[in-house]
Amino acid sequence: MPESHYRICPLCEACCGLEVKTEGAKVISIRGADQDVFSHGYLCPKGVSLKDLHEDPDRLRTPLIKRDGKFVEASWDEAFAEIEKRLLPIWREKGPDSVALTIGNPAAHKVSLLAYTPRLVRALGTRNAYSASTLDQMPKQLSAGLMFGHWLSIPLPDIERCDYLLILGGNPMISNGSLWTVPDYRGKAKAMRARGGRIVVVDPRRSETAAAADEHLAIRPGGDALLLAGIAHTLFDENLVKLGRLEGHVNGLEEARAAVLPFAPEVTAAGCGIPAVTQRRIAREIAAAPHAAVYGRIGTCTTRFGTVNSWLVDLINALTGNLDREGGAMFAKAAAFAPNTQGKPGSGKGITTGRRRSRVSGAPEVFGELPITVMAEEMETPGEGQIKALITIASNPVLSAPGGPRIAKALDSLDFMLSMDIYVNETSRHADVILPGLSPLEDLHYDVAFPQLSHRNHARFSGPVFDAPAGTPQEWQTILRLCALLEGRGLDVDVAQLDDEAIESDVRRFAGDQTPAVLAALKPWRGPERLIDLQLRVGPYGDQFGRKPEGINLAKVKAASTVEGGGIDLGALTARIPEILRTPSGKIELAPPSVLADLAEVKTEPAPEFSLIGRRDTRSGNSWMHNLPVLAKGPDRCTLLVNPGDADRLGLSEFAKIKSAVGELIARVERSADMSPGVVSLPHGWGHDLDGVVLGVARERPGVNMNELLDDTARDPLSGNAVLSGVAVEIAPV
Ligand SMILES: Nc1nc2c(c(=O)[nH]1)N[C@H]1C(S)=C(S)[C@@H](COP(=O)(O)OP(=O)(O)OC[C@H]3O[C@@H](n4cnc5c(=O)[nH]c(N)nc54)[C@H](O)[C@@H]3O)O[C@H]1N2
Ligand SMILES: Nc1nc2c(c(=O)[nH]1)N[C@H]1C(S)=C(S)[C@@H](COP(=O)(O)OP(=O)(O)OC[C@H]3O[C@@H](n4cnc5c(=O)[nH]c(N)nc54)[C@H](O)[C@@H]3O)O[C@H]1N2
Ligand code: SF4
Ligand SMILES: [Mo]
Repeated sequence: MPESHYRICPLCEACCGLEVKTEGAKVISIRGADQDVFSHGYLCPKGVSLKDLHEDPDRLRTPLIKRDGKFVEASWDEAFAEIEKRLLPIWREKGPDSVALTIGNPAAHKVSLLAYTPRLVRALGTRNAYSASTLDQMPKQLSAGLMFGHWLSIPLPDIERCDYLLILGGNPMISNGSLWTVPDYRGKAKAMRARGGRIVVVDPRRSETAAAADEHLAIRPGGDALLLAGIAHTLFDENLVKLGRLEGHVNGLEEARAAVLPFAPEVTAAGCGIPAVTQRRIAREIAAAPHAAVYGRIGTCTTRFGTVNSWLVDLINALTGNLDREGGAMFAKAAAFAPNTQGKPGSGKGITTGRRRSRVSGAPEVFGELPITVMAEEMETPGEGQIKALITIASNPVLSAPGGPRIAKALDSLDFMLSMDIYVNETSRHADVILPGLSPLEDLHYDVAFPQLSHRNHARFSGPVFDAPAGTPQEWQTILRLCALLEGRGLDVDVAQLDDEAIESDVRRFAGDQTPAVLAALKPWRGPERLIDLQLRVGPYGDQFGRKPEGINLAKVKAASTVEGGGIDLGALTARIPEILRTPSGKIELAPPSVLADLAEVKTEPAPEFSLIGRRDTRSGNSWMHNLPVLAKGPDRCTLLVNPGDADRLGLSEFAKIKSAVGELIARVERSADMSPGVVSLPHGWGHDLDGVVLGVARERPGVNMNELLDDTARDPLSGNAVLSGVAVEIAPV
């Protein structure tokens, strides 16, 4: 008899609820769960690929230890013994900074990793903590922290009530949304336009999202700060500033006005490629719309002025009265794990950066991390604090970060490397020990991060579809064992006891002498489930351990999270200012001094002959899903998109050579009228033909690694985020 299971997809930020049909140990089908209160049956081809991922023969099921340059299978005890023998002496003798840690994108989608890695970072005590955040959204987190007081208070479009949406550097038709959990963007955008709404997309390429919008503005790569400052200038210049409900809740309005004063559209037009009349019209349209939202994503973050861009987006939202208003850019209120629902509402400590600096380049720490683009130099450069060992957790920097070949070489120079990963891939092939995680279908799921970024509030949980193979730990258990090793407790530890200790220390922090009572109330849960129950119960919708009996807890969320129930809907977004603010002033800081100082650096740059930008494909997930047959089939996707006029002028045929200041690649040419002249596009996450990579399907069509063309010293100086777009290249026929 086939059985139906409810499972939330962990493969992108849309967090779709799926119905997984199984018979015995086989997956028969995967489809969208129609009753899901949040995703209503939506799924993309990646959701279906969970079957292939589960069955992938290359997916690791046992630990590997490298012996004489070759990986051999090992038991979990052998693997931990190897880690104790080789990692601990380095850490003890060379100091905590000698061991670095890098955390990758899939960790954001796993409670087992996201809720437990902070413990490992603390146990290591290293300043060398890195993550994909500095390849991605750190600028937005920094601007949110500076403006609203917390790194995770990020406004997002309330699309279901919005009349005017300006999207810059995001392609949710393909990415399914980012820092904006919005399953079925396509359907929601269509509905918005059907009720008379207008969508304008700013992108150097006529992306799929631009093609489905009312208007596409083909900006020069890297031109967003000029365009956004031109729009903000116009709002002041034409007396369109209307704070509305935010009146009395902002600081720095006059400083913001003065800062954008030099950026009249007539001045910025040449540098961003958007005519002054258009910039002024867009400003007026945003100001006039009943409900408007401005949203900027990857294309605005992964540039030299990522933080300035991210700030300007929310400045415009605020100036037009659209911040924190229905149909504008609003804040989610997550049921659990949301720091902006905890502590005293209305004001707080705000954020600080630069509490320490990287040893070689002096890059400031931001949100507890250093830029991932300094990791290689910290390995290469001798001296006190040099990185000698590395732990990677769901992270593939050899493909996903600029300067992959340099990183690969630096990894080979380490004394020890541990990868928590599910494949032997471009990065983990360098490891001495690999500890695998479970297939998503063997793991429970509760989203820690994305309900904080969702277009509607919800609480959903899914249990494992299949039992984990006997003896295979869940990843949170692996992390607790690693912490115990660092605490000197050796190999022979009781993981259940480690779990009890971990939760007790969490509870004690807020419950004080009520700790035993709270712990008793959290029975019968263990592991992440106990954490989730705790967080749900003390959260904004929680039962407060019985003080609000109608409130939610894990048992209630579980009971509702079935194929038929689809989770708990917690309603449309509601206004949260001033309650959400954690700035010391208790106001929205419209003019953070560090950002204004960087805005003053924005100027018109001469255009290179060609600018390289990235792109994402429906059937990719960054660097690691190319081994799944259902996604790998079809046309070659790692192609260089070139405007047909440019291709003719250069005489390009099948292949082209792409040369940057730091590297050179040959890629297949695909002519595309969607590309602006002078702009070419390559996707990231390819280049699977490196020695030692065990990805049978991906190796058949490995593609090339576009990050070999990117300069790892190019960063947004405020957030440390890497520059991944708008890179000058030369193109030549092959
Ligand atoms: N040029 C360019 N480069 C980019 C980008 C771009 O737009 N352009 N985008 C950047 C962005 S936004 C991001 S987020 C980064 C992503 O870069 P990374 O953070 O490196 O993430 P992935 O490339 O997704 O690689 C994920 C790794 O996790 C492993 N993995 C998958 N599932 C699990 C699991 O359940 N457990 C464990 N332990 N491991 C698992 C995979 O095998 C793989 O090694 O790439 C960045 N790189
Ligand atoms: N299918 C699929 N979905 C994914 C991923 C994936 O790899 N594949 N990755 C996931 C991850 S980790 C993330 S972070 C999200 C990212 O989600 P999105 O931010 O939607 O990412 P992209 O699809 O890369 O869209 C970025 C857009 O910015 C444009 N762009 C490039 N340079 C500039 C510029 O200078 N200015 C402007 N205005 N635009 C520019 C690009 O042409 C592109 O269309 O997607 C997630 N979803
Ligand atoms: S859109 Fe994202 S969450 Fe939904 S099925 Fe596709 S990969 Fe999974
Ligand atoms: Mo990302």
